[in-house]
Amino acid sequence: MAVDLLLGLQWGDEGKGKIVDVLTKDYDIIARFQGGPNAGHTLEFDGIKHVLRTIPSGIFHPNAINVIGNGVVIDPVVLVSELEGLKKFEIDYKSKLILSRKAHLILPTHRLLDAASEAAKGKAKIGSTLKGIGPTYMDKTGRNGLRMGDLELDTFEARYRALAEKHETMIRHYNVDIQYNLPEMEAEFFEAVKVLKELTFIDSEEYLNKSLKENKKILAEGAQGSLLDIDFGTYPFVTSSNTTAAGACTGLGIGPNRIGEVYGIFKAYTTRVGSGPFPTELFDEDGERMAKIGNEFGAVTGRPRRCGWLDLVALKYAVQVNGVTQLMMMKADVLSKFETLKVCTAYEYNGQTIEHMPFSIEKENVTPIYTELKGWDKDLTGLTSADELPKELQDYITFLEENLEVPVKIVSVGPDRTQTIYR
Ligand code: 2SA
Ligand code: MG
Repeated sequence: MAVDLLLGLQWGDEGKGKIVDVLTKDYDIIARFQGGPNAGHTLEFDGIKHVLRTIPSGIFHPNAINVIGNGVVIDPVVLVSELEGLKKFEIDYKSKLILSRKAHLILPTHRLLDAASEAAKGKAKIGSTLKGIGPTYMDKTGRNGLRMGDLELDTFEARYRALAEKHETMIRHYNVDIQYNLPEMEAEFFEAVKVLKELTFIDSEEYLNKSLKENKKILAEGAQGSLLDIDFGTYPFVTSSNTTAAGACTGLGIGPNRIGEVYGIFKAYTTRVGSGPFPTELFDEDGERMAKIGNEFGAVTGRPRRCGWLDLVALKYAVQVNGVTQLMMMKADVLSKFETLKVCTAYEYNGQTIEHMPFSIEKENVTPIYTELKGWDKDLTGLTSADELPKELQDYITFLEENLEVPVKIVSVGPDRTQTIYR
């Protein structure tokens, strides 16, 4: 048996939560492998809308086991509030959710360091969600971090104290004006830790590899998107983990030969939240319409998302870096009633026409070159089968498939589980 991957191909918010929820019925285990509570995975079913942050999107299905892998960074406070939020659905999370001992902990001072670092950057700020992601991964690679497994040891409090004190010195060094009440944040942290200790901690790499031998089917759920990858994204405007396919191997302890399908998920247009370059960004009525109809606001921070046309140069790059085997196109319904649709098929880069992703896609280097396609008039939200899709949408999809050389297997026509068309 193999591990299938589901990855965002743009700057996040492609609709990963919805698709994992739709696919979960075919899998025994859903595993998160990177990122942390900066993610906001939105699921809609039976008239309910729910946002998950750290917990894998398989939690609502009756049988799936949900694993938070070693590559994830966990904030106990956020995770406990997510568990609270699940109570009204009567979900038995104690038996359905398991945590890797090797996952790193986000401390309250990591959140403060995030805030201080962003404040010190001024105009050059990353647009972080300020959940402590960057500082936690820095402590991980700097070999100072604390892990879930450390919570089981008697030495935890002393080690916590030493690291937090070091952070406090660093925060003072930033010399910026951020307001906080650390004793209150720490009390909340230790309360949350108590609740987490009632959950199951495991050596998740052992569990997952054993499950594969037992023919269990595993789906690895990515967070954020490929263009936010620490290596391949629009650095430094990226997150601090590998959001691309390789991140699933290191973030779960799975060999590359165990990877099966790589599902690449993208919006029919493009969005970005936070700072950083975005060549096809729109500042006109078309962009406003995408934002409004697509309800483009950050699921965690509520920030408005920037909107623009589909960028095939960037998408081709993401397909390549991830080894995508199947594509899923989300939010096709949002593009209904646009007379003309534009797709960026090349960049003018320092006076040359190029079709690959260059070192920098800052405005001063890159101008998008567009191909225009005809839009469709039909409302898609009630459609249930591929042959009902309007001809112009079929043409749009065929155009993408020809350029990307990978089939589009799913077209999403609305946020609900049921608004999913298979091709
Ligand atoms: P961070 O928080 O330090 O990892 O932020 C670094 C950059 O990564 C972006 N980022 C995201 N982009 C899209 N969606 C994300 N999750 C939330 C959502 C975001 C929200 O699902 O809507 O609610 O605002 C996410 N997480 C991180 C971030 O904007 C920075 O550009
Ligand atoms: Mg999101």
